[in-house]
Amino acid sequence: MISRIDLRGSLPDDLRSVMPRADFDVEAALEKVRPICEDVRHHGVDAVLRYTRDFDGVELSTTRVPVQAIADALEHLDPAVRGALEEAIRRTRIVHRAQCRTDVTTQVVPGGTVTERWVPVDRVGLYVPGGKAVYPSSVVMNVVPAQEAGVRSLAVTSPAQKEFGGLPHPAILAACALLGVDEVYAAGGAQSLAMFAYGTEECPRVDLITGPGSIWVAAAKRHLRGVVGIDAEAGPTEIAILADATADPAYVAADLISQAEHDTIAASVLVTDSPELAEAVTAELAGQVARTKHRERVTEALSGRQSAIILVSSLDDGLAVVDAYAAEHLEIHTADAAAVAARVRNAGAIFVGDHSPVSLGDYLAGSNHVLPTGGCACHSSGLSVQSFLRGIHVVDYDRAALAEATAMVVALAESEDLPAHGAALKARFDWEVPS
Ligand code: HSO
Ligand code: ZN
Repeated sequence: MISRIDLRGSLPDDLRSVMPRADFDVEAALEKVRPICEDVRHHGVDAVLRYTRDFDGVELSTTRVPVQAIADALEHLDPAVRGALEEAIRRTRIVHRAQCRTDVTTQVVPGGTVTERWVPVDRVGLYVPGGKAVYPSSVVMNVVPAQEAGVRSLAVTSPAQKEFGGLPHPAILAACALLGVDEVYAAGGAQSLAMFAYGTEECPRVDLITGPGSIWVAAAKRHLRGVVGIDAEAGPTEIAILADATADPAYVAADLISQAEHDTIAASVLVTDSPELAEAVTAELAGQVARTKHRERVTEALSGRQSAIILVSSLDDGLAVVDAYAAEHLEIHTADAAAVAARVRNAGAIFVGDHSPVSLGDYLAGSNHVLPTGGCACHSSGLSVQSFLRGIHVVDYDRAALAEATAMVVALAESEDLPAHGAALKARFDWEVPS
């Protein structure tokens, strides 16, 4: 069911072009999304409520979720889920607290310093999908780094659900309650992102939007970028596994299936130098897929063009392939997995050895599960405290230090034909260039 790509022998020069990847055409979705965003920009909450009626089939009179509904959702949360979410929050907090930055002052010259001051974004809007993907764990992964960064104002929006009386899914509300988030909106899709970006009568505009979502959400993010800060355009989930003959095929198959469970266009890719492992994993997949709950979705994901078993001649070639693929999640199942993992350059997150599956990272490792997809791991990182901070350079030179720099600034400014730049310094020294 899963296709094979045979890269034994020499690797092609443009490895990226032979990597399996889903069609995820954000540009095509933009056309539909643009008028929705413009409508919300001009008509505010009325437009958001109209789209909620048309797309979600729910007639609401306000987008704001009552604080009592958030508390009620926590009351009704299964105690085992509550305990696990609390532990997930605790572990995620530990890791993210350690990411906090301290201001650094550098003495550049005597009397001249530059301080990098880290300042949290004032107000953040978090999008949480509804529908078939209801992930309270994603609420944790977005809210915890924002809180640890010191973001003062944080709003969550999630689609209105008909079956829950027009409120967002109760599991999402319960996660908000556990995290102390009480500003929640019942709105989804492009209209809710436009609500965040432009603001409405009910929801003040935000400075930065984060959170996963469908292709419509990705398109709205692309359209609104610049009006508002955007974390990333999340694409479908991916797992790549680099494995050698020492790998356990049952673990490898289970982990490939775990991420295929997200979506019919989720990607599961095995890269191995062992044809025997490839065979064993194929056999395991057949057995395990037949027993898994979402077998139709998983089968479609595994047999799609975005999933494959890639055969290579050596572990070194395998590393070249996983770097070219730049997976959202990369597992290493080889002898001396930690040493192999240390050689990887491109991945959203790396999971080392038999006992660090992606599913652990999805919920409870302490790491963040909002990670770059679609090959973006070659230039971007996952969500972290840093995503919610701005580094502001504070320049502080005294008169002597400025005097010492003036001739050089004047020379550079003249060379760029910007003499007024030099004049700004000369004005401080009676229009003389200090020598
Ligand atoms: N694997 C997903 C996150 C997730 N998994 C949420 C389960 N729930 C993207 O990293
Ligand atoms: Zn997952």
